[in-house]
Amino acid sequence: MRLAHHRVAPERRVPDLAEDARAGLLAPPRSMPPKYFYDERGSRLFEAICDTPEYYPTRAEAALLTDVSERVIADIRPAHVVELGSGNSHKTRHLFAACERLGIHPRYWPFEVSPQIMLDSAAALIADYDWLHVEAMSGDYTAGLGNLPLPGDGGRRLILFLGGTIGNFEPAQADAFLAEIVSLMAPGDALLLGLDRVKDVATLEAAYDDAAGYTAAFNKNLINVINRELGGDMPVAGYRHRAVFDRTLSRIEMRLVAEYAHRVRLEALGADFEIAAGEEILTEISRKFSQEAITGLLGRAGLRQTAHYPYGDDQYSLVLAVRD
Ligand code: AVJ
Repeated sequence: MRLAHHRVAPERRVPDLAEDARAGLLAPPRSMPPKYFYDERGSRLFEAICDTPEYYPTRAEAALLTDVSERVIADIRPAHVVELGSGNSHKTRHLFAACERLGIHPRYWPFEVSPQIMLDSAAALIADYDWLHVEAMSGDYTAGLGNLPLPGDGGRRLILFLGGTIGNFEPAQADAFLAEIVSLMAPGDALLLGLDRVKDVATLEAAYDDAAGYTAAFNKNLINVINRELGGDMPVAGYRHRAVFDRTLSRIEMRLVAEYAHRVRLEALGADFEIAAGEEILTEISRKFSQEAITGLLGRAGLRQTAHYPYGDDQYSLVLAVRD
């Protein structure tokens, strides 16, 4: 078997949906963490978002990986490729194609909260690459990286954190998460990080409010998750999707806006709340990085940038950094 599945135990307790809902929904300012978007339906909706004309990050990153994968693999010569939040591993295929051309055969360690998509994708990957071994790891990376079953064989690690997902973290959380990544790295190991860049508001807001409505459906799917998991009665039709770019914080904010005043019952919490017409629930932040912000992020993590691959007119960036 060239495909193994490891369930990664949380390193520390993280709040569960009930606790996050109690802390975030019952009173304003209301917010929920974005990780609850990704149930089966939400994961499929995210894939649909990636195919919309407005959502440029996925295409930008895929184009960059097409161009630079061979350079990255030849440069790092990894024994292990570890991917945090691997999703369907679509973009990662460019790296494996480069590995194949170069005759460099790393093991692949995808880490993903949604195991089904990961395992389906891994099965397709091993069918395409006869040298590839996949050690699929399912779990929640916000609960820590210390329990990943990575081998201590001294083989060089290339860690991937793609898609601009670092932007989902508040600045202090992003620093803490990068520090955890660095603790997986020995000298010579590398991180390939995808970051979305600051740009005009219209492009940014359109990317989070596509005309076909997939992002709206993705955002509103959170209501289905809450209703299903917490015995809730939030009216899906009682909310609309809103995406705004906050220039000061340099981030897109996705919100669910109540269309009319209503009361919500959350049976599993034994609690109710009232929400007024026009009141908002913050469901996701997606930070957009300037050059200075990227430099600061890597510097604070103690990483040295060895290559910066910008897409187009600095629309999106892949950054390769090493631990010295
Ligand atoms: C997967 C977190 C990178 O922030 O752009 C896409 C998620 N949300 N459209 C992002 C998302 C709405 C995406 N990340």
